[in-house]
Amino acid sequence: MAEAAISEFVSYELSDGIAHVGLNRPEKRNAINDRAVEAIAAVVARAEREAKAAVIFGHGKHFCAGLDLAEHVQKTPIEGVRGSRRWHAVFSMIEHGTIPWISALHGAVVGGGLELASATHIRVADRTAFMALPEGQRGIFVGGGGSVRAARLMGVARMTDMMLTGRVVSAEEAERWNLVQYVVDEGQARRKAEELARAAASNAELSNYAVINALPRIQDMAKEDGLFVESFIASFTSTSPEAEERLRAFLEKRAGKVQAPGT
Ligand code: 1HE
Repeated sequence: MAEAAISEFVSYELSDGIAHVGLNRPEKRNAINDRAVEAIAAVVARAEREAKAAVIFGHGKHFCAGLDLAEHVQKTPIEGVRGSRRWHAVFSMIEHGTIPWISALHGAVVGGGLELASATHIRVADRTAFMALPEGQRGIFVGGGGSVRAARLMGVARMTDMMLTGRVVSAEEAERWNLVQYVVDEGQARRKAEELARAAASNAELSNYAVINALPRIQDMAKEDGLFVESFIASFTSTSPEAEERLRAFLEKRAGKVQAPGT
């Protein structure tokens, strides 16, 4: 049974264990103001409670135009810090929660929109998607985690270029830059993201938790530390009751095999 809840900023629907979260302020190109951040926090918490994977997309012609610049105009420095730290906290709920998040990108994926997409675990773009970081043109800086997440995805040299020159990156370029993992035809990003979400949702939940929480942390560790942590996580997951059942299912030929592409 599908369940829908529409707020002023975000739509939410749960269907077959997948949460579908839609940025829902198309008249402002899904620009994110303080209340929108709280609406995102609420649906992320809800998805964490009741879904096995989630897809986030934008209603209207664009994924997200980033920070709501109208609201930002009157902020004091300390209010700016508080705002940025709140974006960090909410995007960290996505990045380091318990379920995989797939973003379905189309149209503008700009500024804070790219920061939001960078907090998800897999990014799918349709051919209309374009990425930009126009913060320099607006006299500001990334504040939603972009210097950490987007820079790790594409590399600091490319991000520096985007921020200094206003370079706009196409979906195909974004794939070559590791900013997105899939490029699909116009209008197909949600369908592909949902297919990926269903695949991820069929994994053991503990394995998914390990993937989304351990991989980015291990990447930031020294090599030997990473190997040490990996062994503990490997042992912890592989000795869980679910792993035991899934391993037995494979050996008893009750589980699917890995299929070669195109078969
Ligand atoms: C906005 C915003 C916004 C649109 N804040 N109101 N982000 C930017 O610098 C991107 C600014 N936006 C744009 O470049 C374009 O709007 C788009 C390429 C995203 C879309 O273009 P288009 O032609 O489809 O829409 P539009 O006509 O430009 O915008 C429609 C309305 O949305 C218009 O308002 P209206 O009252 O005149 O109808 C726009 O003003 C409004 N709008 N984008 C406020 N961002 C945590 S730090 C993150 C830092 C950043 O994100 S910096 C990047 C900010």
